[in-house]
Amino acid sequence: MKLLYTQNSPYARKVRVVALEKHLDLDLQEVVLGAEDSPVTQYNPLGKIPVLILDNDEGLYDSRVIVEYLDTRTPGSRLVPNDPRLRISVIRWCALADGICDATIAVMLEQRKVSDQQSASFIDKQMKKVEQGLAVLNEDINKKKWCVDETFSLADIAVGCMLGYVSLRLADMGWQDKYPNLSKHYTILSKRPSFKETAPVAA
Ligand SMILES: N[C@@H](CCC(=O)N[C@@H](CS)C(=O)NCC(=O)O)C(=O)O
Repeated sequence: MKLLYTQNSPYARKVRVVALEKHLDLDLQEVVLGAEDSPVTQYNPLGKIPVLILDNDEGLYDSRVIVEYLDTRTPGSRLVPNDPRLRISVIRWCALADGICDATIAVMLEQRKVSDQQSASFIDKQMKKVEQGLAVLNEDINKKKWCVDETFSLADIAVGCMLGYVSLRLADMGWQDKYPNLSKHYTILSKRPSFKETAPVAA
């Protein structure tokens, strides 16, 4: 299995962390998004990474589909529980974490425009999603060791990858002071080898 990815994509990081946690070998191919010779659109018509290319040359996307696929590849403990109630809880945490990543990317892309083409109200709207999302997650995690059912799951992975990305792209917002429960959780997650090996790199 080959993964098309970029180093700092939080969605691709989620896939890489899942593979490491499950001891699954992935052949990693770093791509440049939008490059003429990028293989991404050949496998994903949306032109987005991550894409997992299976041994039969079929492409799987997006990260939510890929992590579920990888989770079913090994016997034993699951990162997305089979129990329907727990499963919904885990994928809801993931939806919120991914949504915060979406809003963070929207802010970054807007801020990369020349200044007279940037919309302050658009940036405010996206930042509100980031702040509201972090506030809810901070409240939900409160004194729990892990996000759902006192068990390490995909919810923890998605939240950790999102916090790594927010730290990278919105370094000035000081989320660690505003959301101390999340900050504590992030410190614990960051010590895992799977997180250390996939840490984003400041560009
Ligand atoms: N929901 C998708 C989001 C993927 C995504 O937005 N990836 C970004 C990189 S972080 C991308 O490929 N952007 C290029 C584009 O939108 O054309 C997933 O979870 O895989």
